[in-house]
Amino acid sequence: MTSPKTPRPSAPPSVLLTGFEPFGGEAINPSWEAVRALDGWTHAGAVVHARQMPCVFGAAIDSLAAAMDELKPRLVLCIGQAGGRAEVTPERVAINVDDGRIADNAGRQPVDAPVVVEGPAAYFSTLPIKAMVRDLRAAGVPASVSNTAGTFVCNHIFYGLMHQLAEHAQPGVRGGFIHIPYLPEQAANFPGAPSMALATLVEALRIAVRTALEVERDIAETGGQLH
Ligand code: PCA
Repeated sequence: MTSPKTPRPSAPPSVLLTGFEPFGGEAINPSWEAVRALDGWTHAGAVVHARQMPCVFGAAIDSLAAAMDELKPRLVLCIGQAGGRAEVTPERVAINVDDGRIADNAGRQPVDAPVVVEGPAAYFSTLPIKAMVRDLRAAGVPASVSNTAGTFVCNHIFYGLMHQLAEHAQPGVRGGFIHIPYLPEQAANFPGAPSMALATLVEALRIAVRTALEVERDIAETGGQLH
């Protein structure tokens, strides 16, 4: 008797990590600098693929959808710059609003437009955000849960990601968004602004990927804010 054959995937499971191109007059974006350092890194048999996203409403979601289509990732982590934040901040929630305080890299500045017409008001991250914060802090990386990803292109791609996962992905595919601080060379132009070294950011993303692959159910630990 022959044993039933289990289908063999042709490629190892993949993790999609995205970072953004520079925007708002910056020459670099820490999200892309950190993400691209992890292209090809493998953990627990999963291979990380790094992709750069345009900082453009609409085009960002299209690029993400194309990368997801190509790679069929089991985990998607989108990363973006949050200038002024001092910590690595896994985002809790994406809202169905585009409201640009500045124009995107194509000169577009939507005001109070939905990301997805008729889409739900919001989606929660399906990453274990509390466990990520715990593991980041344990490794000596300042981190906190964030309860808003803003209303610019980062929230936009985060909402687009969660909508895509809710509507089209295989069950069990997880995704979410993490904002990261300026690099020191950017903060040097804004006296007083906090920053984080590239090596720390890269290590933080390694931890985030590991925790997301390994922790199935998030821990119950406060990540709330009074306001
Ligand atoms: N940060 C911006 C968009 C691209 C990025 O890296 C944001 O927080 O919306």
